[in-house]
Amino acid sequence: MFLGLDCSTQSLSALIIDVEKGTIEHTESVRFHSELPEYNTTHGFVRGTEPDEFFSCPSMWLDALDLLFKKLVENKAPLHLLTGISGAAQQHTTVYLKKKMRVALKNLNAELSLAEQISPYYSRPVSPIWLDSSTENECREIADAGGGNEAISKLSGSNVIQRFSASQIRKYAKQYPERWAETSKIHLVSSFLCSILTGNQCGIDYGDGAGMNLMDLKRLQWDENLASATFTDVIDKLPPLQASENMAGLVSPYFVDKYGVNPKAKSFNWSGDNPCSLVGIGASRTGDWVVSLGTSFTLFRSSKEPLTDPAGFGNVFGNPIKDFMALTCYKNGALACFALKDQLGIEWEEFDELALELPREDEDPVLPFFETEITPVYPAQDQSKTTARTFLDGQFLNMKHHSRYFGEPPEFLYITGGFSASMGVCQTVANIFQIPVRRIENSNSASQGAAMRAAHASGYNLDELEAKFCIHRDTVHPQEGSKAIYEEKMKRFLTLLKTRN
Ligand code: XUL
Repeated sequence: MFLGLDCSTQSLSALIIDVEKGTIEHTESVRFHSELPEYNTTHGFVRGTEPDEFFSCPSMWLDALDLLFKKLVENKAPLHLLTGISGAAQQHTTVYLKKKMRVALKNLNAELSLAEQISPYYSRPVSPIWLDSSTENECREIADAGGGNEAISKLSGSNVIQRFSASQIRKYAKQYPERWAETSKIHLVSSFLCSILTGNQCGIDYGDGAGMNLMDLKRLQWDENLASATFTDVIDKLPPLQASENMAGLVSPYFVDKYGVNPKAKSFNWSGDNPCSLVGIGASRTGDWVVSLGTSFTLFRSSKEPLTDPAGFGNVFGNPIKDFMALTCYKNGALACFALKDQLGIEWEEFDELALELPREDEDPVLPFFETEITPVYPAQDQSKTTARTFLDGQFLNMKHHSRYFGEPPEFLYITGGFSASMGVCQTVANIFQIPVRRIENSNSASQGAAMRAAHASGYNLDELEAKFCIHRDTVHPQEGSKAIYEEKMKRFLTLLKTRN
């Protein structure tokens, strides 16, 4: 059996698959906001003192990991039968550690919690998360020092992006020079949690490493020029880059002694949540397009060569199976839907039903930005007149427009993530893209992808894994008459988008 973990913005989840039987044996989840209230988060994060600053605590993820394993034991998950473990994590988010961390990892004591043993080794008690877009100045400085955005995009797969690790690292190093001097290792959430599970300092995989603006996509190595454009000494603080399927070690005795995990369970490198979702939905080798509706809304596809965005918003990451993936990411995803639902004072059932209707002639899409948007970079907009219909139309017209560089539209789209449970949302996506939308049984594609990656790295055939776990549930077709309506709405949306002075 194989365990896949997923540390997302709002929760930490586990999914155990039995490959021989082709079944999902167990799922479990810890929600940060409600189950770890001592961290005072909303949706798993806190805001900083400056606009567009968003943080989470690495200790919150560690407490969640202990709590998750405790729940797995209480609910009799077959941890003693695990043969492999891997994980997925929110991308770009950096964790800053002092030198002695390595020793602490080796000597984890099962009598104590993870957070109390690791927290003395943070050189930064918080992590700036992917929602943070406060690094405009640092992006400009890195782009200037690194040869300009065009060259950087060609090399690393993305322009210098605010939520990406390099600009966040630079901001911290400038703000707190003493703490920067104390920092000996900068992990991503993925490599940090893999290190905890394994009791070793682990590497960063090519999938997630590409989301840092520091990796040379072609050579699969840190780029020294980009590292020094980011800040002095960055290169010395980065863990090694490694293939996603690399074995990171056996599971740490901490998890064996405390939770009864099989001591022979192999721990494989973690990757980003989107790269893992690509695997979990069965699209890692096909070029199929996937709309993923988690906290962030994303659209991605695998590609043989790096598919960079001429407009500078989209990104290229490593595909954990092979080659690359292209992605566009929208900050006003699920959180904006929550905000609108609260503002309208309606239940999800009503929201869903409203989304099933086609828009009327006088119902124009809005710019659906409750917060500063990243695709495109755009300030928050007044939403006082927004309805469920005009909002969802704005979200998916924006997604369609900014993903045109992906190439010829495919014959169908996969859809996954929490909001794919809404038939109204699926219908909207089908109508706007004018493409049938396919759901698979399990919408937790990131944790499923992590479990499948662990099985694949242990020698299981990927075709067989996909046949067993990526099971087609249903298809939603575009509604009659929707083509003409949304062609017109797209024109209106683009006119609105241009109104920014
Ligand atoms: C992708 C991105 C988000 C996070 C969400 O570039 O920033 O999708 O990975 O967890």
